[in-house]
Amino acid sequence: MNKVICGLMLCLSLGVATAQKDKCLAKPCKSLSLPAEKAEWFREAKFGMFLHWGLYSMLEGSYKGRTLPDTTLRYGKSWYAEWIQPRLEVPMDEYKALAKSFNPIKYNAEAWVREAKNAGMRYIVLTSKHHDGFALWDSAVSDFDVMNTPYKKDVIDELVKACKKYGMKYGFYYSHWQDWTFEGGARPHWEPKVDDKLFEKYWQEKALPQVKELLVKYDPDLLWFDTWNEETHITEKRRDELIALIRANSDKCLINGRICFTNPGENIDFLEMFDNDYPKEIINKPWQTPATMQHSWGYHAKDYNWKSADEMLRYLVNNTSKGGNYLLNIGPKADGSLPLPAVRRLREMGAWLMANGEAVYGAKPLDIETPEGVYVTYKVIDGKSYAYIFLTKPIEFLGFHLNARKAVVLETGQPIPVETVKLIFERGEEYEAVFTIPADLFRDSSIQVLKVQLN
Ligand code: JFZ
Repeated sequence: MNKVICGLMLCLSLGVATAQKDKCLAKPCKSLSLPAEKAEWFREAKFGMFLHWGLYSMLEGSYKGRTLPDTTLRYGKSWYAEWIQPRLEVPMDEYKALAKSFNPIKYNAEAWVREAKNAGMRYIVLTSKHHDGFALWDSAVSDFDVMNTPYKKDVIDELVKACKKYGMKYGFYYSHWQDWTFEGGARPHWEPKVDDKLFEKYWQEKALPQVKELLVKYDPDLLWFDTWNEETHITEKRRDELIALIRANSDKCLINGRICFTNPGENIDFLEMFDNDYPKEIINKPWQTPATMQHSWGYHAKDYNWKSADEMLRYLVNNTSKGGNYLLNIGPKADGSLPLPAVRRLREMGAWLMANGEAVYGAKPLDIETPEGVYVTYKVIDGKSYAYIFLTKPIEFLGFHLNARKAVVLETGQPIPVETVKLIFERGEEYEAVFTIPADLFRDSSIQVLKVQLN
């Protein structure tokens, strides 16, 4: 049976709306959604590396004596160095001319991937094109790309090869809505909205063809789109057009919820929280928090607001205990090297995960009340159930509604006294486990993990 007939039959049997059927007649019909199993790797991965890298990295958060945030300028009040062009009012021609000297001679994709791997990260997401419209790959669609720089090599191609070599999943951030250098692309919110017809032209001539290019050339595991809570050109129709394009060109590429933040619909594969936003409740659909190590995403030499490795590990375990991932950003320097403070933190986090990763990777949330600063995950290993309890600050006694048989410190195997009592209520039986935690455990300041056998 040929593909067209096959597609048609699928459509008819699903009884989809007429409009959808017409589309299916033209092309083999593919569902707009991926089977949920395709996102299983993502659900289990927990920790990923985000990379914001582009022409803005060359300015390092400052321009002509001004540094972000600069409150004397009307829209200068932001740390986000990748927004430097509109916020510090860099003339567009001057900004675009940065491409003439973009030459990241220290870029070593394998070194990046090794650093991610050592940090315990299981996927990498690089900005293939941010709001400035500059493409980090060899794009046939636009000349505003890395091939028109002194570097003249396809940065994305190098990263993809390195990811494949090290078995690292990879995906790309693509700014499908904002594009400040292509006529019709969405502009910063303080500027007049562009005419929707012009946006359509941008959409058809740049956004869709570039996304297709990324899919066909690099076969990504996920695509990361970016919109937020304001009026946009990303209507349901355009959202679905983009999803359909992705499904037609890949049977594995996951799509994030920011493809249309206020109305992601049912066909996306995972939800994307706000920047640095850590939910307090379990969420069942796969999700992640994109997060910064400092305030800025793009490299900012004067953003000294570094979070500690410990703080970031707390965000990671918070998210793990709520069923979500942590996508932690690095802003590489323009020369391609990674900032030392970022590398040091990555290595610290990686060291902690090396010893405690069992409690994180592939672990599930456990819907149980916990004291403040305590997080829990759950796992079945060889038919036995375990709860992992993360203690992010010193605590002496710990009570849980759990039938705990035995508890040890995950890293060292040190036994932890636990007493479980059975309580009989009208509503049924409940167990209450009380752990007595030796004060000495907290001589070590990192998060302590208890492994608790439940049956
Ligand atoms: C967007 C980008 O603008 C930013 O540069 C970075 O790439 C980040 C990951 O995503 O940031 C946002 C996110 C949310 C809002 C504005 C910008 N918002 O809610 O107003």
